[in-house]
Amino acid sequence: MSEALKREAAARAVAEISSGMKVGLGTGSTARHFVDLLGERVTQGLEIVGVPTSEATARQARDCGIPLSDLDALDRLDVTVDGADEIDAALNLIKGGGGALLREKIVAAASDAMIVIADSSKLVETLGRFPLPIEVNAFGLGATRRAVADVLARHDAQGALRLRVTADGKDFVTDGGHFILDAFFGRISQPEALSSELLNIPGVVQHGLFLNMCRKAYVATPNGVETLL
Ligand code: ABF
Repeated sequence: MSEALKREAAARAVAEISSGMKVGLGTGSTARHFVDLLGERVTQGLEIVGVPTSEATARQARDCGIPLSDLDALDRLDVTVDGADEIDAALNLIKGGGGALLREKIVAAASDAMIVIADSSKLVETLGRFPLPIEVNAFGLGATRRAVADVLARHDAQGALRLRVTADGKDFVTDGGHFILDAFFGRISQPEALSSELLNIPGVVQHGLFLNMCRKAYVATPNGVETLL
């Protein structure tokens, strides 16, 4: 999907931001348009404070002149605007393709509202076509991986469980110093149960299922931006 369409979706989210708001700043190529457009409004006088969901977004926000804070200084945010890898009809999400899922979920959970911006390629009937990112602690990785594989087997995961690597073949390390296992399901029929079982594994830090968190999505289609509620 074109960057122009992603930017249109981002612009709809920017239009909801007003002076005095505390805003979670998402990660990914669509969120990048949001931060860029928000920065333009800040230079025109919009007075907001942002909390970034990744070091990459923090760098971009600083370059755009957006004042930044964190969740130590601000216990609640008004809204978080972020991208997604999959969106179902109930606005449940898979996120984490960019490796920022832990901070994204922490920031979204500290927000009174979450708005997702995406292109229509992210819309799915059932979550799971996109591999589910699972953030895991480096300590005891072998044991964690076996425990995750057991959970996946109970949920009929169709495919592999892969440790995410960078383009040059090194283990991918998140901003939080963890690894990511990507789980290839095909479809996730019981996301709530899967979420609980994964989070019961001591070495699992968090996963990319964002359930009952998003209340609105701006989705760019070739015919314009759709609002999903
Ligand atoms: C981020 O946005 C990630 O959670 C997700 O993987 C990514 C989607 O990126 P893009 O907008 O580039 O498709 O929030």
